[in-house]
Amino acid sequence: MRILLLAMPDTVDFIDNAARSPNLALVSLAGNLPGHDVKVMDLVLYKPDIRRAVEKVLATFRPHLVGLSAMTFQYDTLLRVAQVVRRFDPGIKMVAGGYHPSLMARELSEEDLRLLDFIVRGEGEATLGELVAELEHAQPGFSRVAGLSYRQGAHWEHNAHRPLLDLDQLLLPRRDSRVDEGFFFLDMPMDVAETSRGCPFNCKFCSINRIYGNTYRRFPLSRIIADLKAIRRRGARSVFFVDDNITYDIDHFRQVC
Ligand code: B12
Repeated sequence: MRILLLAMPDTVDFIDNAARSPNLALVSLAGNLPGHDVKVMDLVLYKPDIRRAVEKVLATFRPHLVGLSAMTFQYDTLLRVAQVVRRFDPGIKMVAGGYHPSLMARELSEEDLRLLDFIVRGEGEATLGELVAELEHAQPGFSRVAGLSYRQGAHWEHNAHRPLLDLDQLLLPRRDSRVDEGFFFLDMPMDVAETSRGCPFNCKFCSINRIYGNTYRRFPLSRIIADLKAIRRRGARSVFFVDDNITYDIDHFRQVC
């Protein structure tokens, strides 16, 4: 199946001057969809003419499924991009994921939900893989896919949550699925990586415990090193670690260093 994954372009202004960073979620999803033709577009690279970039990739790649990722402050843009996709080809299936769709799946407006076909709530690698497998069946059984919300006629079904993934089992991110590069931190080409997921604390300003509960999971060191080597081979000279709390387990952090 041809799958196009889009990260929304909105950034906080001060970040734009110092860095342009890629989205790790989408290349991780791509890496865990073996056997599929996946393209990832970080829309931050195409400002200000996002519409043209999206229409161009739709016309050349002709995806069967488009995935859209957004934080809360990017959600309006997600809806506008979804409209561009719907207008281009109403037959393309659309799935939203990331923090806002995950946390707000039951509270999105009817109008918003009409634009989308699926929402993947929480960690996406396994859920998206199973959704894609169902879409390839003659008679898809979406009710089987934990962590998925989906449109059923006029209303939405919200399946049970998916248990957290075993990080030892995740395949490496596929950064070569990116349509374009050009990410930087100050004057260095940069990329993003992770050494753990989750944070056991309950800070009021942070949404992460709503996604992972108060848990903390480590990636195996061998996997972290393989990922960093792959990043280096691709030419990046700086890495931004996106961990939710990278110093929570000091021993693990020391070993990573
Ligand atoms: C790294 C990070 C940043 C980096 C981003 C660099 C980059 N491009 O990666 C920096 C420092 C720039 C940053 C800044 C901000 N961030 Co920030 N950041 C994070 C952090 C720590 C990790 C995100 C990450 O990459 N995780 C790793 C990936 C693999 O996981 P993931 O994104 O969750 O993706 C998984 C699922 O969500 C899902 N998924 C995601 N997208 C999709 C799409 C589809 C189609 C599917 C199927 C599934 C799916 O599957 C993925 C794989 O399992 C989180 C979490 C935290 N603890 O604070 C906050 C977090 C995302 N940030 C947040 C915020 C608010 C911001 C700022 C707006 C803060 C501010 N006021 O300035 C800015 C704005 C960013 C910008 N774009 O300008 C909030 C978002 C809350 C919300 N409800 O939207 C978070 C959750 C922290 C919090 N306070 O709660 N951030």
